[in-house]
Amino acid sequence: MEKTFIMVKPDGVQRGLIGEIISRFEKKGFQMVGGKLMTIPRELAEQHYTEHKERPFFGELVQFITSGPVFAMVWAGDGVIATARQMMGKTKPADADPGTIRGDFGITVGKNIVHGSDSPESAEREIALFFKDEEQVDYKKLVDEWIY
Ligand code: DAT
Ligand code: MG
Repeated sequence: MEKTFIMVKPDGVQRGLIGEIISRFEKKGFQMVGGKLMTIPRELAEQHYTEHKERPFFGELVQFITSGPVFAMVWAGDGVIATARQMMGKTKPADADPGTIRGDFGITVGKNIVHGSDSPESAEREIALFFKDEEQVDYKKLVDEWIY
């Protein structure tokens, strides 16, 4: 089953949106296979966002993502990487459609509530950065027979 890395960012945690975000992925039919509340150490933040390290906003981005607890998750399901990105909406909440997480809850690009891997390669890389194998739970959901 395909897996992706989803994270409620510090703004989403502070605003009480962990449950709302989990609920959207649950209701869609995806399966949470890992989840934890954590404060990201600076080194991990820099590794996670390494693709942006030359961008002018990198320092601000690392500062923000380490500024308070995040809720990190692994979600599984057919097509979950691309579908979760659609459910999150565009990076800039101003461009994100209503009905998406960023479209419904965000205003500025710096505080856009949620992170989701953008490709199979980043999903694999980001899951490995945040979760040990034993932190991911392999279990069957009987309701999957009514989803797939
Ligand atoms: P996404 O989170 O949609 O994958 P990204 O990988 O391009 O977007 O950027 C990572 C994060 O960096 C993004 O969620 C918010 C921040 N960011 C992106 N572009 C920015 C900009 N122009 N100014 C400030 N922060 C920005
Ligand atoms: Mg990205």
